[in-house]
Amino acid sequence: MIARDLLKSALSGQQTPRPPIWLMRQAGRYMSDYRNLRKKNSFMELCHEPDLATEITLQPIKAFGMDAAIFFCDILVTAEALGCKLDIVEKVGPVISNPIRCQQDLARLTPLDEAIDNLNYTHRALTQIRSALPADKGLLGFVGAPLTVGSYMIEGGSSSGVHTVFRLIQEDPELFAQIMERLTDLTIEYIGLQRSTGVDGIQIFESWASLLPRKIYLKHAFPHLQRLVKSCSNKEQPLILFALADSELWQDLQTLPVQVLSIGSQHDLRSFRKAFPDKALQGNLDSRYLLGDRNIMLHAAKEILEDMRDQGGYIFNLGHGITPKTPESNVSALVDLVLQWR
Ligand code: 1CP
Repeated sequence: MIARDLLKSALSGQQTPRPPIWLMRQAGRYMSDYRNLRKKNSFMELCHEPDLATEITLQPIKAFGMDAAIFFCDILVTAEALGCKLDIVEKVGPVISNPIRCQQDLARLTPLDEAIDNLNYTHRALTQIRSALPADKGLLGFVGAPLTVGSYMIEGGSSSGVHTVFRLIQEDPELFAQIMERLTDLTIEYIGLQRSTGVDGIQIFESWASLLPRKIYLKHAFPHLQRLVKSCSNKEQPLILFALADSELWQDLQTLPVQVLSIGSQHDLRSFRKAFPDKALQGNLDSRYLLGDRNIMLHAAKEILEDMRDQGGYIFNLGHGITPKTPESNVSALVDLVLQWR
């Protein structure tokens, strides 16, 4: 079975001869090829220029041979398309210099039609990537969930405490809802745009689901994610939901009509399979294994592969993204293990 068919079968819940593999953040700073391009260009230039985005998307496929490529871009391009001034600063991360915190800020956001036009470069990049990628490899698109992207828009950058988001929800829930709605409307269109290029699936990143208490998340953030997923549910190009969430919150998240759950390494894949037999699963090797001894890492990966043997609808991945200090040789050994697994 060719790699792309392995991916498509596993995404739609079917048993495959071996699990397909791709890795979150497989393109990026741990690769010397990426760092070389990054020296000459800002991160946003890499995203905006389809030739560069294509080259970076293909780098890990050429080097390691994963079954699927993930579009090289960032979840925050929807915030940028809405008028947020986004920069990715070395050793700091994303910075938005004009955060959205009051009605006047909201009123300045770019209207939906114009915002979707601002994302046209992603259509060009994905089209180019699909034709440059070997025909037997899968291709995934991705978007950020409204809360995860919205928290950067409101905080103005990375924030482990999301104090401003928390305060805004308490003090002006209507404004918070309007920001979420604008993001949700754009993200629905953006998923359609990515799908029109022929991607095999779309991963939704809800990385910051756990930063709010469950009750607040369910009341103020979840309904927007629910609207997004309901408007975009499509069995031909399945949705994968990645979230860093505890078991209690997953009970709620799994009610969404997504085909695949991508779970963090604190969870047990087999328990999820028992609890949610209708969902395909993706994950969940702890990315810290890739920083250490290769044999220990391979042993941990084999345990997961054994656990999920004959479990159908399973895609091998990490619990979260590859970290920048990961040796390329460990990625190579991990991919080889899964490609040869029977
Ligand atoms: O300095 C650099 O060269 C930029 C580093 C970098 C890279 C390689 C950023 C800035 N984004 C990316 C690419 C990226 N981001 C991809 C590409 C596809 C892939 O290979 O997987 C994807 C899917 C993302 C998604 C993303 N961006 C998320 C969700 C996933 C997750 O890790 O939870 C989040 C939260 C972001 C925001 C962001 N952009 C960049 C960084 C370093 C971050 C995270 C910062 C933070 O912790 O707040």
